[in-house]
Amino acid sequence: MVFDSGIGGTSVLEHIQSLVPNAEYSYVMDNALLPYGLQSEQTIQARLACLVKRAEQFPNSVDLIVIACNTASTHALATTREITDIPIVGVVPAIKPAALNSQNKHIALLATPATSNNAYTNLLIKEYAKDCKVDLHHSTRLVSLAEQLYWEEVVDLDLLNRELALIDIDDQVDSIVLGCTHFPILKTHLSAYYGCGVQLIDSGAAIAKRVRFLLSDIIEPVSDANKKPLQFYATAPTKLTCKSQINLKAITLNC
Ligand code: DGN
Repeated sequence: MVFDSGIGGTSVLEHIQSLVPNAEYSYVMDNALLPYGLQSEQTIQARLACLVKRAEQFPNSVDLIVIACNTASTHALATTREITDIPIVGVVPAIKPAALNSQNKHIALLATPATSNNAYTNLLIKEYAKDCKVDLHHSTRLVSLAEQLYWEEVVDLDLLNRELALIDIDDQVDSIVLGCTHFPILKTHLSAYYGCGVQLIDSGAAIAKRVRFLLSDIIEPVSDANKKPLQFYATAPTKLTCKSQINLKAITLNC
């Protein structure tokens, strides 16, 4: 099961599905409370507690939960692991690879307000980016623009460019951590804006490797004909336009 507040986690799911194609996947989005970046720590922890209880009741047992949301992982990974036996993989900002990659030893974190201003994120910076200057930036509008691009397959470029101009990345920064799983959905646009001198680094590929490792004993080979389609759940109705191939089911998290 892959979880996020919105469709951001699909950017991680894509990496996982390509590395572990034989698993059966469900994607759960808590869009009733989107954006998590503006929620309190208590609210996020309560929603995650409901999610794991719900996952434990799924008819086909859930072998692994990926919290494909940096905001939820940096606020609620420890408390969520305490209340379930289902193994949980969290997604947190890729500070370490970005610090290793940076030639200028100057990186930026672009995340939600809640991830950017968070004790766990600060620990990651202290631990893995000792020799780097790390600028913290946040944006909630980029989350909405990624949602728009995913569902409508177009994005308001004017709004996007105005938001990126406001974020104001320093000229010396050569690596930007995409510390929100929504942001890789905008990667083509972000790369065009920042140019080839800046690397955009997210956690998707590393998470997929971790999932493959954790599921290696469980997953059996499956023929294409027997592969189960992705089950896509949402906690609130959503305006479906172009994504009619997604069969969205309702799910409630009773907190
Ligand atoms: N996709 C989520 C993250 O990685 O932090 C957050 C999106 C949101 O709810 N603001």
